[in-house]
Amino acid sequence: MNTDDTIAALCTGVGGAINIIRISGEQAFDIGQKVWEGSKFLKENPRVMLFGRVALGENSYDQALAVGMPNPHSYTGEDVVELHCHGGSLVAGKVLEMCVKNGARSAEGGEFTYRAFLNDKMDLTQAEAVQDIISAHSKMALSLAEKQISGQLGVKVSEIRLQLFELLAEIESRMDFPEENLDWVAPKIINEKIDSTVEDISKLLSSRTEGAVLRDGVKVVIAGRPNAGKSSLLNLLLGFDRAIVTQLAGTTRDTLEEFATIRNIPVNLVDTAGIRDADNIIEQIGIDRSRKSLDTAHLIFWLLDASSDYEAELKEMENHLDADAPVIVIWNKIDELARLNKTVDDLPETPFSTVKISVVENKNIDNLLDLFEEKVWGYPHNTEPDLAVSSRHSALLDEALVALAELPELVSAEDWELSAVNLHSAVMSLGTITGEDASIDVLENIFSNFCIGK
Ligand SMILES: Nc1nc2c(ncn2[C@@H]2O[C@H](COP(=O)(O)OP(=O)(O)OP(=O)(O)O)[C@@H](O)[C@H]2O)c(=O)[nH]1
Ligand SMILES: [Mg+2]
Repeated sequence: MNTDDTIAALCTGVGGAINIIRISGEQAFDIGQKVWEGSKFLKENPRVMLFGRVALGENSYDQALAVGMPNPHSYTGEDVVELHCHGGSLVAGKVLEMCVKNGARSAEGGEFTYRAFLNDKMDLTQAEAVQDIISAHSKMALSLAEKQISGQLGVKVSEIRLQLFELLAEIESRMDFPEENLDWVAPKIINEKIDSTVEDISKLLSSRTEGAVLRDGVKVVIAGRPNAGKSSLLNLLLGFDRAIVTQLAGTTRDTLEEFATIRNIPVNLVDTAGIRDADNIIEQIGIDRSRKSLDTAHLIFWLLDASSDYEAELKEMENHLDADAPVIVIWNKIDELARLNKTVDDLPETPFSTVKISVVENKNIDNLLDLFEEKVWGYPHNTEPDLAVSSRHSALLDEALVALAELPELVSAEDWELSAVNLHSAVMSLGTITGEDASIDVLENIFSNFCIGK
């Protein structure tokens, strides 16, 4: 990405009442002033919203507000002008076209944030948090992204990197001045410091589950025999009637996906066709899809009908639950037990974590959700995490740990050259997280995933 020209892009989503076009770069004020005009000049009235009009082409104008933010006090750290015009893709397109006609280049995805990063407005973890905020699907994910954008994760990683950097300096000076008996830090002390750094990194890595769950969400597949109440449970969890429910076995023919936030966890809920030996082709295709969904699930809700033939229910379950994902077995329709002269204690045990519920009577749904949370986080989870690393961060932290694993032995053997190589590699891995040591490829890869206008 070229960084010394002036870029422009629509920063708001199409379909809103207002469009904001942002211009950033050395020419921002010139271009902004050519596209927008008012009774005052942008450059002479920085950081003030001014009323005027934008040119949409020859002799065609629209009312618009404009604000100029001279560098370095802007999002990108460059001169920035923002034009706030009426909504509609036509107006936005015209204004953008005028900006380009007057010398701006259409910005690529993430280019404004990339410039903010290059101008030290934020480190790489903060830049990534900008995108996390945009795509946050739950309150907890948003709050985590807010903490990351404030720099908490970047500061923590930088602190660890600095500790390693100091050790590297110590080791390099031993290599540079081997003859001079300077006041060297003893290998034992160096190793103690490495141990404590490894502990810090491991602590950060322990948040990888939170990071993955809150950023990417979990795919929960609801499966079971026909009529077990799968679609009823989907509707209950969603809070609205998404799937058709009837007393006929084989109602759901296709897999059906819907997004929900359950206990603050972003969830992709998948309702499936009831699994049985079907005698018609449509149902059979649906059942094949159900099986495929099970293979890609993060978590499986397997429903058993407590008012049905237990043996058949359990047999079907055993036939399908060789998937890798954890399973919660749900005995549904316990409200029917009294009519059948049974109690919940008569329901056979299963080899999985099991809850007994009634969707129709909304009974024990909290037990199901408690178990769901426990399966997702791996333990009861009541507090909101302060930090949670993304998969990119955790891969780099893993790399750093690998480099550090061999160090104590090398340091004890006073093999300073190899020690330096390993330390340097760990420093680079951490610096790639914050961006200090990130290569252009890494940066372009990260920012190319951003949306245009950010
Ligand atoms: N008594 C009782 N009936 C229930 C309960 N949950 C669902 N049902 C009923 O069971 C029938 C089947 O429910 P569905 O949700 O369509 O079941 P399904 O598992 O999606 O069925 P298929 O799509 O055919 O695989 C409907 O008549 C529901 O009203 C429950 O907790 N108790
Ligand atoms: Mg169904």
